[in-house]
Amino acid sequence: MITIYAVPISLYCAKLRILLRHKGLQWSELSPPGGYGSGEYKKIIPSGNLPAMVDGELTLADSEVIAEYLNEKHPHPQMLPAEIDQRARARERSRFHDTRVEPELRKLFPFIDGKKPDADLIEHQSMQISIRLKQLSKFSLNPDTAFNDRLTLGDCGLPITFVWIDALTPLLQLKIDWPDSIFTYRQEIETYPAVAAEIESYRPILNQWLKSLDR
Ligand SMILES: N[C@@H](CCC(=O)N[C@@H](CS)C(=O)NCC(=O)O)C(=O)O
Repeated sequence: MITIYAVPISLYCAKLRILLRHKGLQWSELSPPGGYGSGEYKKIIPSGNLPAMVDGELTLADSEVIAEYLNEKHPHPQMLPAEIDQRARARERSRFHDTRVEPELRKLFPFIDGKKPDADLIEHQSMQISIRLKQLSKFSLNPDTAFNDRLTLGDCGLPITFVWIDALTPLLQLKIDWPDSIFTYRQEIETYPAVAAEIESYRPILNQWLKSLDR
């Protein structure tokens, strides 16, 4: 069986669980011994980050690398389109999430646990996230190239980042502009059972965690 090193609150672990659920794979989850980044965990996963996967002799870190591996090893249901340009689009969407959208959200993490954020910083980060959503709506969600009735590798990270934006909006008084096409895209991907199930399990964990922080 596949083993995943994960912690419940990790956004990228939730991203990976969407793929595992969609493919109907069995997996077991372990907490990284000593916590992620610990010396003990680095003996297993040298980079010390999450998620990581052990499948037989193979140990891998990085949600994207694990997703590509599992999609090749378990090709049904296939999560990359057959056409080369659409395949590239799905990968583009996934990388855009990991390298452009989520990192703007992550810049707010130091302010979640009570360090009072500067109003200018909140305004600035609200703008940066809104810009990324607008860019995503323009180049990655063209109806000809995205979502052709199939959940792809490019659609696993965004739903969880959207849940985070929802949760942080009232907490930090964010002002996010959601383009209509992103709103529609979000509704569409949330109809997939794997996405809906992960959100149903993840959202209460996130809300509970945010409540538990001493603010
Ligand atoms: N690009 C990475 C990002 C993963 C990531 O940021 N993981 C966080 C936990 S959600 C982490 O391990 N942070 C500690 C570190 O990177 O050392 C992926 O897709 O797996």
